[in-house]
Amino acid sequence: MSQDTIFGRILRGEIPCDQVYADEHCLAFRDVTPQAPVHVLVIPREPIPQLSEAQAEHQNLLGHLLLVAAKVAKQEGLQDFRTVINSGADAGQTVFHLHVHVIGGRPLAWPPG
Ligand code: IU
Repeated sequence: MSQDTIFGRILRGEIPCDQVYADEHCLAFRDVTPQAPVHVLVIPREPIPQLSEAQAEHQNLLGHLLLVAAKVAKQEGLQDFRTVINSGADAGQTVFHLHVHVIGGRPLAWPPG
């Protein structure tokens, strides 16, 4: 069992979020510190701490998260967008509940820092 995080509290409705999509497997909501005009996080309801800890049993769920990311981008009116999954502190992960960033609405530089 992974440690609870603020995303667990959001999933349980204990703290509010600006929700843009939800289904039985995941929730998507606006990042509180957006890095672009559109910045949404797609999180699984199952609290996988980080991508490096995902198992073969999560294959369908991980695919679903990416399809939802694309759906959310379309819903937000984005043709071009970036998805990011930070796995581990050195990669920039700060909340240890796996999440897919969906970022767009401005030209994005590459590579990231
Ligand atoms: P990261 O990949 O773990 O660094 O992303 C965590 C994101 O969660 C980051 O962009 C935060 O702005 C965002 N976030 C949030 O939307 N709501 C919160 O209450 C907290 C973090 I804490």
